[in-house]
Amino acid sequence: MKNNDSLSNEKKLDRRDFFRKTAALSATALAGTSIFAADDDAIMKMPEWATKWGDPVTTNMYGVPSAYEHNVTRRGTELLSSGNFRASIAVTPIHESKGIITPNGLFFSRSHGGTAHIDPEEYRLMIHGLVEKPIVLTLAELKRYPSVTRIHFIECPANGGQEWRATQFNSVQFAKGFMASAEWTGVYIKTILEDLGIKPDAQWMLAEGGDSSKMGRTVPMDKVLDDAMIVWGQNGEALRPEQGYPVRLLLPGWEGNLCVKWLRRLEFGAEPWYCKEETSKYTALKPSGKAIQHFYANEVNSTVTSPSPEIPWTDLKDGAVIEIEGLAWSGMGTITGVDFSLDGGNTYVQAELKGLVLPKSWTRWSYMHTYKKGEKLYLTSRASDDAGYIQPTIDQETAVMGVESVYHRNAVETWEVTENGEVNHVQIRS
Ligand SMILES: Nc1nc2c(c(=O)[nH]1)N[C@H]1C(S)=C(S)[C@@H](COP(=O)(O)O)O[C@H]1N2
Ligand SMILES: [Mo]
Repeated sequence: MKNNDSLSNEKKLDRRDFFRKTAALSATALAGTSIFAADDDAIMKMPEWATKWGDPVTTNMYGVPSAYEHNVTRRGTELLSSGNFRASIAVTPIHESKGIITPNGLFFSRSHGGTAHIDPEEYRLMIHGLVEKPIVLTLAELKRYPSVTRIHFIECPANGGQEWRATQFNSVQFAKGFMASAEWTGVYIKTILEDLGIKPDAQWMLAEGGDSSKMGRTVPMDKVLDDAMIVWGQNGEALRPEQGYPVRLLLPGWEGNLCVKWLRRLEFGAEPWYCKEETSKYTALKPSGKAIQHFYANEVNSTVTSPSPEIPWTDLKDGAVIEIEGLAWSGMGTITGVDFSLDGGNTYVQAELKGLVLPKSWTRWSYMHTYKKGEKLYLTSRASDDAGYIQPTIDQETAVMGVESVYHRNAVETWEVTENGEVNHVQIRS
């Protein structure tokens, strides 16, 4: 094997020349990064890892991320776990996410009774009530139905809900990470109902979890017959235990809490069993004290993910061309556009939507910015969807909703970029 020492001085100079030329050519594109690569020991030296055998690829038969990525994890907080450590919550590092898929190990997780570990051999799903052919299915039988694969986010309706009055978290992970996105594989419930036969007076579906919380939620029939799914696949593998292994309910775009995990039972009925309890829990209050009608879909929303308090611009050089990135999503449809502002929402330009733009799915957006050292900015994004909605300002939203709700806050978010390039979560009030 050759190493640096075997290169003649002449060759080394050639190489430096080559790097200098390449650097000069791409100086504009690379502005702000080190352009004199040849003077950089890290590229000119033979690193330790290139001089000896690596680990056999059979070392981790189930792979794990690079040890250098150890900081990219979900994070929990006592503040958000209702007093019992098992009733826990782990938020997704959305500032580290690439594209529109969350790796399974980073998927947002919220469980009222802890993670249940269900033996797939013992697993059964009961479907009964107002159906012609009530049935109890094993996992293998369930998987015999024709399957579909869809990309959707799951968002807790409390995402951002700690921040009606003021910001609470100087962090995009905690402020906006009560959600994650995956490619789900499962079966449409309408497909199963074609087989079992639904009785005409069925208006609601009760979904019950098999974990200790026995979480029960009722779903109106319209949604069931539209795109409600029972899923067992998450990003190309079985659901993770935290996501409800082996089977969960997925209601694309609707409140995450309705997506019952460790699904045990679906009962069809004429009455919305749990509606009372659910309504008192999840209805938004107006300032007058009157509740506004219960609603299920997560409204159009967006956030800047980079920069963010976790990814500041403190090391950015003057004149650097930097990509500002974020996510937009709507539980009511497809993202049609993202407006982006450098001045906290006084003036907006259009951001670019990147990659796949799918209904009820995360949509990645981006804006290229030339950084001026010392500039002070207020970065705000505002998304629209094809259902005709656009994100409100925090003032507009609190004017309608008051500040007592914990749920469905979708007002625009703002990151302040200070003169040193630090990034803070702020709210712009008029
Ligand atoms: N059986 C059961 N299903 C459940 C829960 C639960 O505690 N038990 N938590 C709900 C809540 S509040 C949310 S926001 C979503 C979160 O799904 P995730 O943990 O896969 O992100 O699951 C919902 N489904
Ligand atoms: Mo939730």
